[in-house]
Amino acid sequence: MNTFRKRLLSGELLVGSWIQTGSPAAAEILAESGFDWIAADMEHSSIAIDEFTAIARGIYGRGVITAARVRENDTLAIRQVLDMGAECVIIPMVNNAEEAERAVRSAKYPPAGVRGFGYARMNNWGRDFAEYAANANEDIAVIVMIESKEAVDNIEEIVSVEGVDGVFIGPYDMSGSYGIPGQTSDPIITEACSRVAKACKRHGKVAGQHIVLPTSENVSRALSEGYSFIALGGDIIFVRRAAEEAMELLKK
Ligand code: 3PY
Ligand code: MG
Repeated sequence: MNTFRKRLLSGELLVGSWIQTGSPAAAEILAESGFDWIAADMEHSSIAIDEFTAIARGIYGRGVITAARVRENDTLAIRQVLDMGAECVIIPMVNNAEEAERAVRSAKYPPAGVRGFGYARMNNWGRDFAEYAANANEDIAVIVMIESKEAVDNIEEIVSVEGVDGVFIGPYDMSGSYGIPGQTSDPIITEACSRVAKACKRHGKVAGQHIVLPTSENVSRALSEGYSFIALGGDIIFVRRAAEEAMELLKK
């Protein structure tokens, strides 16, 4: 079967978006908007596992992959999203090879890792236990976030870790760690991002990034630099932009 992970590793351009509101309605709307994947953000939001599960149910059946950005590089946080709906896990703040190895181990069943076995939503509450257990390590995409100067400095060793399928740049944390929070198009940051993209290319790993405020310039730059796992905006951005546009109409 051509799973999301296989498509990702083949270099296919996979464009997603982001949910921070926790709204299953937002999940349904985004899942009908042409994205390949949608991530629930459990780091910068109040989304807990119940809301994540409701979001996964909203996405399910619409030909779109559910991803989760877990709250931190934590074994149980990763296990729960994989059990309840994620086929792609995005782990924030991975700064070195050891942290990348920990992320991979949390996402993989033994002997490759330490993910616990249990009946859960993703194995159809036990009905498909054997089939799911046999395929999960191959089918689940593990993406580590590169969002600090330390991670950029360690990028070669991070992308060398077996089981890391790709990286995902968080431009806001990245700019913060270089002392220029929010200045995501500063040459220091674009330079650091290029370093990350080149390291991915050298090591056959997928390069990704969150384009938090998409513009034609930053989207075409990301495509021309070879990023193939891209998140555009997110529910809060889309609501805010549309609200501002509506008020602009009124003013005009
Ligand atoms: C960042 O920009 O730091 C992010 O984590 C975006 O998702
Ligand atoms: Mg971040």
